[in-house]
Amino acid sequence: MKAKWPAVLLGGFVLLQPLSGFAAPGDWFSDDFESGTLRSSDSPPGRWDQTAVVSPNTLASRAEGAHRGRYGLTVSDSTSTAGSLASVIAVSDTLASEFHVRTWLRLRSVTASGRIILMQAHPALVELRLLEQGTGLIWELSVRNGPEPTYFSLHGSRVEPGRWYLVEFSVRGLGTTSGEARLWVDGVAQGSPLSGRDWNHSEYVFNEFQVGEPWSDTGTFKGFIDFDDVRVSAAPMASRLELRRPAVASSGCIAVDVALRSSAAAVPAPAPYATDVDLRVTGNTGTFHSDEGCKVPVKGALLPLGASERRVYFRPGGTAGRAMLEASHPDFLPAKLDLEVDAGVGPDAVPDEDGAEGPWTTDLGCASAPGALLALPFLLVPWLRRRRERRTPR
Ligand SMILES: [Ca+2]
Repeated sequence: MKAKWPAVLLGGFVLLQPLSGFAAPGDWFSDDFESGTLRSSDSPPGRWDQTAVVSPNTLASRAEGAHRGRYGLTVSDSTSTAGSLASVIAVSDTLASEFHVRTWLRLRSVTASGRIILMQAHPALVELRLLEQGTGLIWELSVRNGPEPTYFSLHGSRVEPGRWYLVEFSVRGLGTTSGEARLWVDGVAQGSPLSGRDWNHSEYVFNEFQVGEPWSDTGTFKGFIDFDDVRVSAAPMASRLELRRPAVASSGCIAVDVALRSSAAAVPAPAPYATDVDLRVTGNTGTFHSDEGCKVPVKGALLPLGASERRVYFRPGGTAGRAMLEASHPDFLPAKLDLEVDAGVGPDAVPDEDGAEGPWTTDLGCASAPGALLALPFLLVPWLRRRRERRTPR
């Protein structure tokens, strides 16, 4: 018998594009380096206004520097000279309240260690640096305070050459006495926020962004630095994927929301471009579909530009037990969702015949009650078991 459970929305709603408070993604600047060029005067035009290179150091859009796509930015530092080394510079509208920066970043073929600056936000002078500690390097985010040229820093985890990191920092409270800067690496907050900064001075604004190796006090670092998917925005940007079970019951197909989230706030963030998220299942079998009837199979979820969420449907194909759903995309941190797949929750599941209402009829409020929504699978499976047991003659 065909299941006839209605797709009930759990006394609330799921926001598909809650973009209030978010500017357009990467609205101040973005470069995926896929043009193969850097400067706006190049052909085809790149995204950067200027380059600053001190020979024999080099700066180029190269295949070796790609984290996603064909090209990334590669800086090569082959000198032991202090000062300016090699960087790209973007200039745009002044942001006087807050700004957010993210990039994929990798150190490669490092032959000599040393303290360097990787990014500078001008004229406020917020700097992402590498700091020598022991025999290695750690992340450092530095800001100034008041009119004095003194830096205050937070320190993060160790930086290992040869692997990519998603590095993000946010700066809020420009022009106030409650300035705050925060740093994340691979979505994990680093150190304590640099808060309570006195930025109530005219230089604490942002209109110029410099990436590469804009400066080194010691000059001792030698090696390559790769950057890809550099974006700067007036609002928090997407950094991680998320898989969630929405408050919907349907006929044998499990609704799953594929969402983009920012590190700065636990709320959805918009896709900076049409984002094709790959989906797979491990620990069990099953298929993904675009429709709640599980008729149209899909390999992934496509989030259009500006969208923060997309619903797909998972049809369990294996035995009862656990299934791990996984979402991945090269520009964002991956997500997993551990599902309890009950044999009764399948396309041939028996519909309710005695009028008893399922657990989803409980008013759990809006989707802003995450605890209630997370509890849904745990309510649903035991309830289905009880219903089957009641129907099964003993
Ligand atoms: Ca790229």
